[in-house]
Amino acid sequence: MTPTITAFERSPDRGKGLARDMRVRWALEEVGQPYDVRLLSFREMKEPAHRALHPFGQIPTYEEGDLALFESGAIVLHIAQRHAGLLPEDSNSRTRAIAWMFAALNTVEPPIVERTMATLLERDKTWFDERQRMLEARVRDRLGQLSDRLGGADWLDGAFSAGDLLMVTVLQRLKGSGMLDEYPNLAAYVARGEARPAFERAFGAQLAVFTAASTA
Ligand code: GTB
Repeated sequence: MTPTITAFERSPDRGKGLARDMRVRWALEEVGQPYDVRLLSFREMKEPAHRALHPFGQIPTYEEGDLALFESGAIVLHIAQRHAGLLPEDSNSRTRAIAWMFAALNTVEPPIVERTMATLLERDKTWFDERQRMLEARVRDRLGQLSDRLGGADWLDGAFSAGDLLMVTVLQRLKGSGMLDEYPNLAAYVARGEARPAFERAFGAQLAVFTAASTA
């Protein structure tokens, strides 16, 4: 059964691949699972039909037969559990890879998103600079710790896993901030993820949606 995911009809990132359907597309490409995409406007995301699938009226969602899922992490975990290629066979290694998935979403992504949101929404506040310095220090704390752990390895714990897939997509949100480049092994780690053929296919697919919407 071909799963259907949802994505922005017109992504606010203008095809940079930063919206969270990208991680689902990438996971599906890594395991060789074809998929369909239902594109949604911001208005459609808030309508009852979509809210029945996603309580918060967001993308991505994932439908496969009688299974409907929301939350990109849960969707990537489902894909990784259903197909070979994104989680190790050995039980302890598999559990550690899942721990890295949680680390990406629960420990590394929050300070990065908080900084991004402050940049977008609080720039006109008198306290913006002071708060931004604090938020950037929090991001750097996490990047330093992650950089120490990764060291000279290609991936976080042995072979490429769903933990790396999520971590790379989380770190990508720092592009343009200059902060990632302060940690050359993390910048190289992100580049390594982006060089994977499955990433390139997923990126191309989401870019094609944005390009088509812009030329329509
Ligand atoms: N925890 C959820 C998950 O992981 O699935 C979060 C889902 C989520 O934040 N979805 C966003 C959404 O639907 C799109 S990805 N937003 C619309 C809304 O809430 O009304 C977040 C996102 C949006 C835009 C950019 N960008 O332009 O760079 C990057 C990331």
